[in-house]
Amino acid sequence: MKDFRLYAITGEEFHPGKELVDVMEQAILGGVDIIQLRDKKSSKLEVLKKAQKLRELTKKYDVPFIVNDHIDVALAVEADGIHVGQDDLPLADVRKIVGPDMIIGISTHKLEEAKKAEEGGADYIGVGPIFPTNSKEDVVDPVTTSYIQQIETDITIPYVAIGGIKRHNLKEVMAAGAKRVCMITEIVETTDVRARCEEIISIMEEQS
Ligand code: 3NM
Repeated sequence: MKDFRLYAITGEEFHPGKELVDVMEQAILGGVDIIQLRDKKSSKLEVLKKAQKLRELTKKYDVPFIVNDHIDVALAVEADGIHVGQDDLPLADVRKIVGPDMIIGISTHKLEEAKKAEEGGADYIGVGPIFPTNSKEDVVDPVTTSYIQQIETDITIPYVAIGGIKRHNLKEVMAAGAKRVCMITEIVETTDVRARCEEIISIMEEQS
């Protein structure tokens, strides 16, 4: 898969009154280089409609588009990838459904899960939550940056740090070894999403 550094996940509840596609376009213009549609509340049809719009947007900017959970929606809109959690279908079955080319990402919260994901053929893993977050329900306790250090030592596939990552703790995350970060609120919960992403990217560049 094409490498990336700033991964944005949608979080519509954090930008009331603003269109999802507009917010994500500003994020791309600010430097986000991969986008995931994550919507745990809408009907399948609503998720499909959002996915169609984001597919169009991401094609325009040549940014990979990942769909969370809904394999059928990912296939229907020809997304670049699917992101699953620990309680979703096993990776081998996801691969059977999506075929050889689609990116498969999976959230992991401990080394054992990360190793299993690597062995199971995941293209990338999520590593988190590094810090406390209010953006995910039923989330496990923060794994802290020590989990990043473990991943650095034991895992070779690409990973993205996630969970409570903000401008003020980004350096800490990168100092632990992370080269890619994923954020919801720090990206979308602001009046100027583009400027926010530019600021995040400049902190990442200073650190790398
Ligand atoms: N997954 P924010 S943490 C969607 O640890 C998600 O797997 C996580 O949102 C994991 O940047 C998380 O607002 C929420 O904290 C990230």
